[in-house]
Amino acid sequence: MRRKVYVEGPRPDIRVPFTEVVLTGDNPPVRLYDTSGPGSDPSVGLPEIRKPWRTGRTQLASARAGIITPEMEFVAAREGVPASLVRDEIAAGRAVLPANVNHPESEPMIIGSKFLVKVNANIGTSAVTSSVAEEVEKLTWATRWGADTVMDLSTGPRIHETREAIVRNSPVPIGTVPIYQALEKVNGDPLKLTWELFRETVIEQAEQGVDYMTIHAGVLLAYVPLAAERVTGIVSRGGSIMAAWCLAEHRENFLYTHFRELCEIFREYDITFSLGDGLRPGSIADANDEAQFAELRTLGELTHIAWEYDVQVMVEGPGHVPMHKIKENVDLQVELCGGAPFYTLGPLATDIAPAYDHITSAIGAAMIGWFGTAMLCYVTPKEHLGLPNKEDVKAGMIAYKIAAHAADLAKGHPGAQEWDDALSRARFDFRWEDQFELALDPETARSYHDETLPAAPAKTAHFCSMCGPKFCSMKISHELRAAGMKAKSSEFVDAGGRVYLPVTPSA
Ligand code: IRN
Ligand code: FE2
Repeated sequence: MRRKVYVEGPRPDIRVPFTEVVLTGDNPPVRLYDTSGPGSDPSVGLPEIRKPWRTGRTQLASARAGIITPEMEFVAAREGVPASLVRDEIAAGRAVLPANVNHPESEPMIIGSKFLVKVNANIGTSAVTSSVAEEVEKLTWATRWGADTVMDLSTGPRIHETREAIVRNSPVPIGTVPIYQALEKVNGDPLKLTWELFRETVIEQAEQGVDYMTIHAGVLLAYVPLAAERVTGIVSRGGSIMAAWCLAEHRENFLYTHFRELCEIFREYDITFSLGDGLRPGSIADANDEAQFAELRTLGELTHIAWEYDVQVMVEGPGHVPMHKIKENVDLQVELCGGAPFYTLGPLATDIAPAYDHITSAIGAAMIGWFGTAMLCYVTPKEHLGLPNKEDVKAGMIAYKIAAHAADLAKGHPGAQEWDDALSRARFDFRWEDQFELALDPETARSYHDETLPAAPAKTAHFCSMCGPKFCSMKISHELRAAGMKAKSSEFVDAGGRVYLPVTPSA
């Protein structure tokens, strides 16, 4: 059985949610990180838990002043680490706690390489399909499957309204790419974009409570020609908009030239920068090329400028990168961006599997997470093909929770392995119900089992239909234990020491 529990922090208004998996017999319960929020009525929105904690300072300014905010206490309890570690990592710029003062409904979370690897899910309407209600449902669905943040990438009509509904109902930080809405305001013509219009759009979204924003300020005029010879050119939406503007105007990117003004706005709301990788590679052939790394150097420069303003920063990364070129990305980002959290889109480790890019990219995501990437932007099976539906969102989330957790294990994050050990014990003991409840996706695990052995007694049987009763390795292991390993080993040697016994008809 699963239930939601709240653990009280050092003050009664800090209540940290967990999913508690109650196991059978005298096996101790397992507590899992819970992103799903308290559940909301979309017409009312979520309670404003952070409202009393509001101060005039950003989380970064507080951390630098040595202050541990209630938000920092909250994430410390959530991650099972000391609050001083949270404060120190934020102060050093190695972690961010995205929390717009106008999004008091959010449950604080932290993104940084010393903490659990996080997963972002993208949702959003497009001109072609989807409605406001559907987007709120997708948000709830994504957080149910473990999305640590959600980005609203809506385009088309009703952007403002959709975002309002999403923010008011979101227990996780919300990110956006404001250039998308700015482009809507000029009817899709990038040449009509101006800094003033962009600034107004950022403030509109800041007022609504957007916690972090992707800003493609590293797409400099001089870098655009570097992408010309690529196999797939510029694949970032925001990147292509800014590249078009720079080329047509033959002027420097206004996001770059007005970056300090943006910092001042972001500081006022404590919005976190997500410095966009507008020149990320969109194919294996283009990985780690000069266009990509030239932009990364500029993102490093901008990271240090944002820090001057006490504004939190993370840096976006690729994209499509073969496995042997992944580590170089992390090492360079850490060096150029002073350890600011890296937030990558996959990367896809190969280009050959449209319809399965949640898998091609989860491979790269697991590796890049292991090397130190703090947040992974999920990719769904519909990547490169269409707008994801609910099932695609779930498939993407599951693939990325696996990647993130595999990285947590490899990094030796304290407590990460407890979940694996609990599941393994349940599996070895044939506690089928416990195994299902501990699974990342209990429903699917249960239904796969029941496909061949639906009857109730099968839930206590000491085998499943994969090997059947005679060949179950775990059953044999139990018998070995019972017989005493020593006695069995001599029996094994006496029998000729063969692992596979000849198949003889049995009576
Ligand atoms: C993450 C890392 N690199 C890109 N992303 C995400 O990709 C970004 O945060 C946004 O959600 C999405 C689309 O970004 P572009 O295509 O506008 O760069
Ligand atoms: Fe792609």
